[in-house]
Amino acid sequence: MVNPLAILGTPTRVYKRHQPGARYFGCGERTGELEKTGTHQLFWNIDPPRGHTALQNNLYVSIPFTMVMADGQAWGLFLDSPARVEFDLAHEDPQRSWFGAENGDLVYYVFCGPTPQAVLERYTELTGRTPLPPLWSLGNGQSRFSYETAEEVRALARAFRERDIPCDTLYLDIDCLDGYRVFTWDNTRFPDPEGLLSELREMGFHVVCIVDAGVKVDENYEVYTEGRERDLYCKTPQGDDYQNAVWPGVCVFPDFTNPQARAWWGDLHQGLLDAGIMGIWSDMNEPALFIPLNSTMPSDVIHPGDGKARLHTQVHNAYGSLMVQAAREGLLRLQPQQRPFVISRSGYAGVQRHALIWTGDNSSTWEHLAMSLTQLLNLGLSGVGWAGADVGGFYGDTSGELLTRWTEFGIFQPFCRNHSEKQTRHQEPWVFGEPYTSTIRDLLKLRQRLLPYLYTLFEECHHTGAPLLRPLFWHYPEDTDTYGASDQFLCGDALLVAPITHPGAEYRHVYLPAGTWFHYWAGERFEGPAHILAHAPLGQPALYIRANTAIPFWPAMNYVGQAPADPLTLILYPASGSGNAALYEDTGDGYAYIEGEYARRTILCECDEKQIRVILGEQEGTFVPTCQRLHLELREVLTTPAEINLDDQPIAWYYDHEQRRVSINLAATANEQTIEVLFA
Ligand code: MIG
Repeated sequence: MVNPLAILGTPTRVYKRHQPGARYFGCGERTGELEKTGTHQLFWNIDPPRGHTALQNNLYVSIPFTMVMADGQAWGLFLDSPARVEFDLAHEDPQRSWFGAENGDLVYYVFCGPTPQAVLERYTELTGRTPLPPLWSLGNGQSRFSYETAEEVRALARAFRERDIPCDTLYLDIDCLDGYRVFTWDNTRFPDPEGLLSELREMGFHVVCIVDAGVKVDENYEVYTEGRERDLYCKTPQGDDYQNAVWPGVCVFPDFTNPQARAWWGDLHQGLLDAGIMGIWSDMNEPALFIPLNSTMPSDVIHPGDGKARLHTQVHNAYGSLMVQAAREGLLRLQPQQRPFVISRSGYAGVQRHALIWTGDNSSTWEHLAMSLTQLLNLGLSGVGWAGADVGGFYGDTSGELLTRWTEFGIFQPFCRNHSEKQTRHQEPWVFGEPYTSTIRDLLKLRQRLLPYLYTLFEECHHTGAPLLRPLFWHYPEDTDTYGASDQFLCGDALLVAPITHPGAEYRHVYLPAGTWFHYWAGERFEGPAHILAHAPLGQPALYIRANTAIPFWPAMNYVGQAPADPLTLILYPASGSGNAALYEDTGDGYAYIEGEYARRTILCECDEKQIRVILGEQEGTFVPTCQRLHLELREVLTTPAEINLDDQPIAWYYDHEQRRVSINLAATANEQTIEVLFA
């Protein structure tokens, strides 16, 4: 027989002169530093061996895209190949970089900026953008490998509610399945999934269930026999179904390059939805195989596809994306009124259209907490704005301090979920007692309060591709001092977050870029650019708010929908100058927003020594927010105002000397409203 790999031809490469001063970022899911200049990057999806270190090159996701910053200007390069790709970023030769694929046509795109925003807007115009998530999915999530019985899940749910700790979503890992067969339930441990899930729904929880790529070879298992009858699995060069071992034992693997396989797979989710499952967690989709351990499919496995057969080596990096495409499209067909919630471990460029990415099996170490920042920042710079690392760490035992510090970062992650491995110490928020439990509770409540801010950022991400978490250079490309700031980030344009990532540390260095910033906890004011030493005791992560930028807060809640989001508080730190903020609201699920049922407004703030003027812009869109009242809180106002007017009429207000705060209550309306705070 002819070697099928012989048809592939030779690898292709494009060489580019490395401009002096050019600095590379992005490259998808990565460990190590934020900046990738001088490195060699491999793009080949794997389930890496236990414990990623900064030296780990390729992980579960491959996005052959780099954002380049040179003298304040950004450009990007995307090499579109799901085969094995390498980027040599001035590593071999400091004068040049190269970008190459092991097989296939050479297809690459160069995006001119000049801003990072413009580069990403164009890159995501090509590869697609993050859909608007259902609002509930932005709340806190709790997972473990695994909560093993219905009783254990019930007790978990009760524990969250009894302890008054926010949680929207619970995750069921593979032990809820019958012998790890996907789309089944273990009837002994989960005798009545429907009953369980409706009880949890009553308590305000959404439940997400895992779906692995491998299908157990078992004559008495309908999913397997149906897929075989329809001939939807990957093949050996000899034409048999390709088999390897994963959790269930010997398995076959759907050929997701085949649209019929995707349609079939998508429809299989019906049973889970009928039981009350609200989201799908796709795992092992690199695909990850056990023989040998941490391996993936051999190059010569055949994907029969849609008639044009391809070798695995030609499509490898797309397998995970195609699997979650199948899941998302299935959910959309089966329940068109709901926004699908799909989480994926593996993916290729454009995976953001189908699923969010979580960064897989991290470790409960301080090093990994620090590394999660750069992991998420580089994913965001590569089009995947909706992402998260498992809070508390997956492998190994976490500690109260590590979990709490991790939560301080986690509440700003676009996806916030605590998850851990079998046989590790439990790490639910209350496990370590005080002061950790109360601190974590307060932090999670802060996240829940911030949901209108995060949701507004998601809408921006959906429209422009801008990630939620941004390296400082995103907004300050001309300030090259920001290029090296990899241990802090902006969440949207209004929040600057600098997590503590060392045990026993309460202080850390923070770089504040140009502009006026206020310390969230103490109110201290800073003029950037400045290097400062932040005091960040447990529970008070170094968090700075940009002046004149209103942040919308909900009342504290333990899950989305627990109570009406009323009043909406706008927190604003005025300072000489002006600033702009946005607020986007809609029904939180479904697609009515496409028909105009949303509410968007801008909040402008202009200040000088004599006055603060806040203009709540006229609402765009037809959505009627549930909130009847607006609470405007002006912070760090050092003197008592002389008078305050709403649209030129005096209104009631309150000034708190000790807190240096002005509070104003307004009726929420769709009209423009101008608030003027005048000083003597
Ligand atoms: O081989 O489903 O990354 O989150 O708990 C391990 C069990 C399989 C890997 C996932 C992890 C999940 C675990 N899975």
